[in-house]
Amino acid sequence: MKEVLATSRLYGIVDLGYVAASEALLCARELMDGGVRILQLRAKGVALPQVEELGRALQAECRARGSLFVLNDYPELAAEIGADAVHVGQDAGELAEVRRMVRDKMLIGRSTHSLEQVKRAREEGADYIGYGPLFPTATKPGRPAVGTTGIAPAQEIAGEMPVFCIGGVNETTLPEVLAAGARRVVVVSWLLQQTDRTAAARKLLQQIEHSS
Ligand code: TZP
Repeated sequence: MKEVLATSRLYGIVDLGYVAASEALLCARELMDGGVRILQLRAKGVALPQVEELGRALQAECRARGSLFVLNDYPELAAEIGADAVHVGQDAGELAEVRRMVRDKMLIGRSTHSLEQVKRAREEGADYIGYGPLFPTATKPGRPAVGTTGIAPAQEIAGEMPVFCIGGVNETTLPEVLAAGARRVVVVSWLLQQTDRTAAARKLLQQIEHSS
């Protein structure tokens, strides 16, 4: 799974703020058909039994395709359902503590919003980070945008730890993000709102792969 992480440049999120629970599996398939190989379930404010049910279904689908499944926010549940990774925010405390809640081999991703947090995530041994939001985004209301100038320094500080640039990335902003040096991106609302998510993901991947 480390290899999938290291080689993936487009990270997709099935966010239940945009997709009905009944559509989550279909949506995951559409994104993965388009080339997404890291897929997260983000289910803010959803009851835990439903997160568990969906998480199990998405984990099975990802496993069958050799994709990496990430559960947002719930380390213990992520371990229980056999997720490949858990993604946590700055409010989740020390990563050592998160690591104690999960299996040894499980990957841990951390959200970062500043270069200081990137440095800290590396020191704590995060397996990857999200860096952003680059632009203001309705998916993370109230979180100030960090812009694109920190992308190159963030990747420098991160070293081998993969950096996924996130927040307001779409077909229009992607060129600016890539020009700032981004190697990997997360695209949430823009992809989820496309009529043909598979074609849209494929197109983003082509743009990314063309950049270097
Ligand atoms: N963390 C930083 S920005 C963000 C998260 C989860 C949301 C990004 O969503 P979108 O819709 O791609 O702007």
